[in-house]
Amino acid sequence: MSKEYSVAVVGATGAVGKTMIKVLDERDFPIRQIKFLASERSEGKKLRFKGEEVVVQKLDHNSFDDVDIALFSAGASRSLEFAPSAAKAGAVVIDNSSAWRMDPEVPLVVPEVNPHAIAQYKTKGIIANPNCSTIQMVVALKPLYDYAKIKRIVVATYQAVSGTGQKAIEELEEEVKQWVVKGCGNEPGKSKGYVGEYEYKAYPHQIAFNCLPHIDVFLDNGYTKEEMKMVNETRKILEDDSIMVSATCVRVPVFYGHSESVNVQFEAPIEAEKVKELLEAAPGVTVLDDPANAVYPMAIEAEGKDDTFVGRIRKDISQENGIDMWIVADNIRKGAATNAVQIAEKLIESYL
Ligand code: NAP
Ligand code: 3JM
Repeated sequence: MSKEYSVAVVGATGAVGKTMIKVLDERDFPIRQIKFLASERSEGKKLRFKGEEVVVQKLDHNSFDDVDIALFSAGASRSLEFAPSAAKAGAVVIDNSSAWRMDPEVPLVVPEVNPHAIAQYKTKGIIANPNCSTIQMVVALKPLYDYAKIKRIVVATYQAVSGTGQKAIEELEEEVKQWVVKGCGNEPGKSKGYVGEYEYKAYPHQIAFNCLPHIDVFLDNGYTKEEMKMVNETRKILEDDSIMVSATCVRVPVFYGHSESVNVQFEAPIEAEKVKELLEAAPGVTVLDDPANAVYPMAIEAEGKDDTFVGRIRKDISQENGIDMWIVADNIRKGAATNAVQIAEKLIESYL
């Protein structure tokens, strides 16, 4: 019989954790025992896995005895605090937060792009899952990088509220209900902090019918931390610190699916047709590019899927060796849960 593993899902009650549980089931990950961990708020709650009810336990430093693989998605501070205990107990941690991504002793992995990096997990017992916006961009850019090398990327993101977690999904729903059903949109400048009777909490402004150029905290260089994640993680995953990246990350009133407008300057010439050909053959990519028939990737169609969708592929008329494209993926699936489970699959295939 093939080997089966003891798996813990940390943050099992959250937007990412719940999807991890679904993806483990869908992909038939070989599981001997599963453990769901969350905060004390969720202790005793029951979640289903393969038709069985599993009781959620409170995360603590002793949660990882007899765990082979621990999938973390409970926020960066929990990862910083508990991943070392999990690794010490013998589990391999696959961490979804930003806590360990830039640690030079921790591999940062997208299975279609740099699966070889997983080997480095042995140093700390931790593998980092990149930021959602970075994952979908590098899945699409890797085959192009290999063909023509990339000098510079300018990206603007249109990110779904599910990236902020369960409470932000509810916030957008609530604001839309207040605005549309109760007919109580606020006049600008009035009732700051509220949409109708709903006091918003997940974002500093109303997100319904709005765009916020603000994801994660602002840094001294004028970029946000989310934007700098895209810069640093792209270089680490593509193993090329010479790539220049400038990102603007924007939260939009979409539930699931991040979209990105990506402008790339290549080192060598590359035609739009060649880009299409390379992406059509690339693992994890679906090209949707027939503008004459209004075919291009859209968040609502990427929702629930694991591929990264690319369209609007065209030559940049403003520079040599430039290409523009539009990249979309489900941020909770390929951007988080699916990528983490794919890492776990590679891990057991070659190392455990
Ligand atoms: P969420 O819906 O707010 O869920 C948070 C989860 O963390 C819940 O299960 C929550 O448990 C748990 N948690 C919170 N405080 C805890 C504590 N003190 N001890 C144990 N568990 C605790 O958020 P989410 O969207 O699932 O995201 C979770 C994390 O995943 C994020 O903070 C981020 O680090 C990472 N993430 C990564 C990506 C990516 O791009 N790869 C994308 C999204 C999120 P309770 O239900 O008990 O509160
Ligand atoms: C996506 O606890 C935190 O600060 C987590 C914030 C967070 C992150 C992060 O920085 O880990 C929310 C949503 C991410 C991420 O993927 O980087």
